Amino acid sequence: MVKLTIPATELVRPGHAACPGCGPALAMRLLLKGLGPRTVLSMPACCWTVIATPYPTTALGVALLDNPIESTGASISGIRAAVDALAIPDVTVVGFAGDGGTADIGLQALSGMLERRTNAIYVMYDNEAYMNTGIQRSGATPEGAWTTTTPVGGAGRGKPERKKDIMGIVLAHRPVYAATLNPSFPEDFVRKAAKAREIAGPRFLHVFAPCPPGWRYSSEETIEIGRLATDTGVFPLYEVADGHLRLTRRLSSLKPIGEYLGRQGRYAHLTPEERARLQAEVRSGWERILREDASGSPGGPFSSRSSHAATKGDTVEAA
Ligand SMILES: Cc1ncc(C[n+]2csc(CCOP(=O)(O)OP(=O)(O)O)c2C)c(N)n1
Repeated sequence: MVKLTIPATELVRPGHAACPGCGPALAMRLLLKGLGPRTVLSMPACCWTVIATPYPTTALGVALLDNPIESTGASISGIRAAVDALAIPDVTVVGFAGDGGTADIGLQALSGMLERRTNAIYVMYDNEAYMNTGIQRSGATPEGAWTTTTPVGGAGRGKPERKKDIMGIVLAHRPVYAATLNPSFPEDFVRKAAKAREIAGPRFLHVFAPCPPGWRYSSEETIEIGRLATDTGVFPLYEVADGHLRLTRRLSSLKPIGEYLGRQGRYAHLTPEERARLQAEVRSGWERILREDASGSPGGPFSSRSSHAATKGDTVEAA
């Protein structure tokens, strides 16, 4: 394991408009450390457009195009074509959108960009609801979570449906590189962003992005909640390059999901039976990823044949 030095240069400037403890703000900060200054961002309506652009200022030290919410995938295909037509060297084209703008409203544009093999990186930051407009449920909201459109009380038990499997959808398009990232593991995060930058072709990064007001927890707990998400198996850290899945945080055992759920008001209503059901789902998802990582069997949604055998212990691989 090689220790990664995280670049000191800040491309997210101080004084931006994010809430205290904002997971997406930290995610952008780490992402740009990995991608560097020659990045062109395309962003649809989401929390980050509010964070970045209170007129007449900008919090970003890179170029930014604001596009309609359904269009991020199409927009980065267009930017890539323009950059190539003008022969501008060394430009990383990046779409950066929320889960609503990706897994729901922008899904067909994302699919088109992946299918056309656009040479760009699509980043979905996942705060698990439409946060900017008032905590409405999205396809990426987890089962059981309270939102303003999946209330608790009477017959309401939070969101009745499961979280949409965006990585499964993306991997069915066979991108050259796809990975899950969590700002609570900054070295792993920056390494994956920097690695994605070096690869040509369609790439996808799924970024875990805790939201204190939307998830109902205190703003200083963001890092800890992010660590618990990965260490309970709710958000495993892995990467898939050319169809080969590799876990980048290997765990000898998972923490109980209650340690994660119990920290957030959006899950406060869950009964022991409801928690047990969520625990079972997380465990089977984790086991599936372990099989993909270790078995090398082809044919799953990852079509993987990993050369990487699982090792014991809890480690983040930084290279
Ligand atoms: C076509 C369209 N429908 C609805 C909206 C209103 N809208 C603006 S931001 C937003 C929420 C986006 O949610 P998400 O992509 O999850 O990002 P977040 O706000 O959580 O950062 C919505 C619904 C819009 N701008 N355009």
